[in-house]
Amino acid sequence: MLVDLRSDTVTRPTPGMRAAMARAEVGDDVLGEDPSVNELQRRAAALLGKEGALFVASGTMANLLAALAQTRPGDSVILCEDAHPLHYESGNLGMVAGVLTRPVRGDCGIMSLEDVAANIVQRADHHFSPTTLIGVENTANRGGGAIYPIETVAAIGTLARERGIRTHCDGARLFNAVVETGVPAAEYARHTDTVSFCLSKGLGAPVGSILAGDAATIDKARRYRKMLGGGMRQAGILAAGGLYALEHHVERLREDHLRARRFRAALEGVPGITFPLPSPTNMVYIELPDAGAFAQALRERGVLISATAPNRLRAVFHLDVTDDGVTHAIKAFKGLARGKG
Ligand code: TLP
Repeated sequence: MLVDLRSDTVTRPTPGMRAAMARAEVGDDVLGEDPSVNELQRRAAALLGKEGALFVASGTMANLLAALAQTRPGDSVILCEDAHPLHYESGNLGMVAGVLTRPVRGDCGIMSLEDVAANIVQRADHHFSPTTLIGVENTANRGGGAIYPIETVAAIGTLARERGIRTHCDGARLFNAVVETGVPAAEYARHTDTVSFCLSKGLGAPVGSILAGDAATIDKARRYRKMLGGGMRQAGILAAGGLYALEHHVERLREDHLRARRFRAALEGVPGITFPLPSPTNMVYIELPDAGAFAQALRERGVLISATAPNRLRAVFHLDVTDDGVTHAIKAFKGLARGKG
């Protein structure tokens, strides 16, 4: 048995999704003529309560387009110190958008209103790079899958609006927050100008993310998408996977959260293993002495896992992890931790 806990990005399309993709009506999306892409964009905009939405290649592209469409080179973007673009997007905000990122301390990847406010720069003095965008990440990947309290998102959104600053929510795993809290996606999205989510993580589609916002911002993002080479042609085959995911794979995200909890509870108290962060959604971070060697030993026992730091592993639960898979992973962990292999 092979259990892949490295990420929820590893999910493969189910037979039902593949069938929907095979049936997809397609056209040239650069000409705006792909009916499946158009339908996905309409559905996503409606779900998020936004005027428009754009189907893009990845979560990385969605975040980058949000920055390109809402800042100018030389501006500052406020992000949590743990934010995905600061760690895992290859420096694109500096290289491509030409913006300065201002990392703000967070609690499990969640910034407080006070810390955001204290880091805003709006001065007439030309020594300074003005803050024109604030980004939040919901759920927060390096925060253990932490959920932004809706009150904090609302407060940051209100502050930004008062100060004339745009806001973006990297909602790569927004629907994990939605199913866990019962707060509708549109309610989270209402407080930020743009919001993205990934179809290719726990939702199980093979490719793609959505960026949503007001019509003018989405139009700008569409131009930047083209500029970056992200204008796809018969992308409806991919969009059909996304539509299928929104129809069939949102509610089931709860199962991933339950499996994450079961996994963690079973390892609670095992000598040498601790949990540095809470696990409210589909991730469990584990602290132990030599994460790289432990991950290698797990691999030999059919469990794939990411080492995110020398002493830290991350296990992510998703569509392709069954109850038996969780049992297998628990056994492998316990056996190794107790030195029985
Ligand atoms: N995260 C991936 C890796 O890049 C680390 C993962 O395995 O978790 N925002 C957030 C919060 C993300 O977690 C990710 C992907 C992205 C954006 C980027 O999405 P993609 O991989 O589609 O570019």
